[in-house]
Formats: sequence, structure tokens, C-alpha cells
Amino acid sequence: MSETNRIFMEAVDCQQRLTIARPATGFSLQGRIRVPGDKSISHRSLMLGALASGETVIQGLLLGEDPRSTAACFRALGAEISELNTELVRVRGIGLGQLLEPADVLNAGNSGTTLRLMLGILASHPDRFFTVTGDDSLRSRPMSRVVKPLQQMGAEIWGRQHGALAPLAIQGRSLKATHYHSPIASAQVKSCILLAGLMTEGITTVTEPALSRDHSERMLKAFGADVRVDPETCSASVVGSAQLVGQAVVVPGDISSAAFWLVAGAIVPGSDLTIENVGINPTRTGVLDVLAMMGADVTQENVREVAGEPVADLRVRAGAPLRGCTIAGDLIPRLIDEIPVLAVAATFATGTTTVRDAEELRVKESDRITVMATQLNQMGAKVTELPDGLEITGGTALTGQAVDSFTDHRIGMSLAIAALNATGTTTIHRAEAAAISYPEFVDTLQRVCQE
Ligand code: SPQ
Repeated sequence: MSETNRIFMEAVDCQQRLTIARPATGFSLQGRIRVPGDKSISHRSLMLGALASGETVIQGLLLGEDPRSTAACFRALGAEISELNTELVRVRGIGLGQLLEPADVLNAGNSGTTLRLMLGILASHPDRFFTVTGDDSLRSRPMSRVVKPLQQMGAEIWGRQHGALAPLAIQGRSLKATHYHSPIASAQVKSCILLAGLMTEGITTVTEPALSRDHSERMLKAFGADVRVDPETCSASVVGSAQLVGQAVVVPGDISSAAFWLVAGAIVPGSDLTIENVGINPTRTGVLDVLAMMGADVTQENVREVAGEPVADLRVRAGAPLRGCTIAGDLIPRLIDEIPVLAVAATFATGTTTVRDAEELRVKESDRITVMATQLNQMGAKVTELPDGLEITGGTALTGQAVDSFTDHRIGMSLAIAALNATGTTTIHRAEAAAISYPEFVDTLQRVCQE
């Protein structure tokens, strides 16, 4: 496919435009690929490495822009972090409670995880003053969800709209332990409070309405913190005044990145694709459950445990057309980032797919409900916006059009997967957004598409 230049990126007005011209017949996705390191685990390994005593070594770190923002912030806070690469990153931690007061604003770029998790760490560092900000998208995303519980613990945080929006200013101080009942299932809220609890005397607990991803709990335990989890009540606690010790972290491939290939392999006839070394932590595998409900042929091979996280090779083979289904309830936090690409799968399925209970999608890097509905409809799909989700009538033929990522990495890559099954040529504006979580996306796309 690459030789005939059917898939290419070009610079247009300081942005990148991705063109995908699907051949009329005889093309499918084939081969064995790897996806980059898990974004959630990459952030946490850099942060805990910075807070631990001694050295942390990280293998398989994601080299996307989001973890680069985390590394830049924690370097400014005093941690020594070697040049980022996938082989081996060394973090010389500064020790819990020892972060420096930076001379400048900490910039989390596009990354909600960087800003929200870091807030818990900064707010609990006494006698230091910090200012944090992000790009246009991040400065419009809600911060009260972490600012309010931190303020309940005694934190001093100021920002626009009473602390709801970055930039934020934080006067670090000793906090009081709390039991916070979060109204939303959010790993960022849970992790922020647990990280604040690390330096706080007593036991800090977070209870959420459904279980969100548990990478923080797993990694905090591995670094030596006393963390207690109760999956029955969706609660996690940390015992304060912990000591963290540097560890060796192996980052598995990101299931959120693998999801693009799982959907592509399931919808493009004749495809047979294996994605090696993918993290299959049960708090992240909702996408596998939904693809199974839709009738996709996805198998797990070589299942193993690597450094405390379950990992497998995932093989997808195109088969009978997918079937529409309902995606709602406790499943949502287990696949929240995969809903845009599952919406693409649903446009090619028979029947109707309904996504409910996913209002959180409106406050991601873009409003992922509105943007996916408008961009897929632009290509000829039948997608209706619901207040908390989408209703997708499958089985409509898509045609290539000019569409836009709205600077959201997951939107840009999902539209690229839709283009693989659309007739004609699709152009995706602002496709450079993929570099947030998947810098090699277009290279891999060119490699797996075979005529
Ligand atoms: O970090 P950011 O910008 O919030 O990234 C996203 C993504 O699509 O990559 C969300 F927009 O992932 C979040 C995810 O949605 C990463 C995350 C984590 O690492 O803890 C948790 C989820 O967010 P939340 O709000 O449900 O906790």
C-alpha cells in the first residue's frame, strides 16, 4: 500500500493532513505488529520513579507527547530522568516529600493524566508553591473533580472559575486523610487522591461508583506503599507516610492503541492481524468484551504476566459482519477511550449499537460524542448524539470525505480506521494529534495495509 502512496501524511498550513485512498478491491490488513507502551502505565512509572528513593528503570515507555509532558514536569521538580527511549529510561528519584519548588510554570501540554495526578502530589508537598497549566484543550477540561476533594483534605488551590480550570496555583501543605466518595468512575480522580494520601498521615480511601483502571494501585504496591483494594465496594486505600523504593518497570503495549487494529482487522474483509504484547489488565479489557458481543473473531494467545500486569498477543481475523450491541453501565470505565473506534465498528455492523452512561466522553481532549457523530455522519454514517452517548444505525456505506481530528488523537486515529472501509479518498485534518499516544500510527498503517 505504501508503495502506491495510497496512505500519506503531508504538511498543510503548519498542520499534518493524512490521506487514505482505499483501493476498490483486494486489500486487507495482514501481519504481526506491536503497539507502543501503555500511556497510563508510562505516566505512572515516571511519576512514582520521581517520588521514590533510588533508581527506577523503565522498559517499553511510550514516547508519545503525553509522557514527554510528564517527564518534563518531573525534571523541573528535581527528578533526574534520562533521555526518553523505549529501551531503558532511568529515573533517579528525589524521594517522597522532597520535590523542589520549580522556578517556572509546569506545563502538562495535552495530558489530563499528567495534570490531575500531579495535582495530588503537589498539593501534599508542604512549603512549596507551584503553578500548572496545559494547552488549549487541557485548559478547558474540568479540574474541580480533583480540586474539590483535595480542598476537602485541606489543600490550597486557586484557578479560573473557583479552581475549575487551569492554570492553577497550588500552595503545598500537609493534608488530612479522607474517605472520598467520587461521583464518577475515574482513574485520574482516584489516583490523584491516593497520591495525595501517600504523604498524609492516616488512611486515605477513594470509593467510586464502578471500578476504573487500577494501574496506580498495582504500581504503588510494587513501589512499597501499603495499598488496600476492595473490588466489591470499588474502593482503594493508601496508608500515609509511605516510603517508595525505585523499581524495574516493564510497560506492556497499550490496549487503547491495539483497539484501532482490532476494529480494523474485524471490519476489513480478509484481514488477519496479530498485535503482540498487549496489556490485558481486566480494568481495561471492555473493548474485548464488546468485540466478542459484536461477533468479532479475536483470540488471546501467549497469555502471561509481565511485571505485575497481564499481557497477551491478540489475533483478529475478519469474519461474518459484526452485530450491533448495547454498551453501557459498569462496562464504560473499562473501555472509555475505545468508544470512538467502537463507534466506527458499529457503523459497519448490522443493526443498532447504543452507547449510554458515557457523558464523560464530552470532557476528554474533545467532546468525543459530538465530534464522532459529526465526522462519521459527514462520511455517510447514521449516528445520533445522545446526552450520554451515541446511537449508531449500522450497515450504511461510508464514502471518503474531508474530516477533522479536532486535535484529539483518538478521534484522528478512529477516523483513519473508518477510512479503510470507506469508498474513495478520506483526508483527515490535524492528524498530527496521533503523536499524543501513538507516534508510529501512520507508519504501522502503511505497513499492515496490503493489496
Ligand atoms: O490523559 P488524558 O488526556 O485524560 O487521556 C485520556 C486518553 O484518551 O488518552 C482521556 F482523554 O485517557 C485517560 C482515560 O480516559 C487516561 C486515564 C489514566 O491514565 O488514568 C484515565 C481515563 O480518564 P478518567 O477521567 O476516566 O480517569
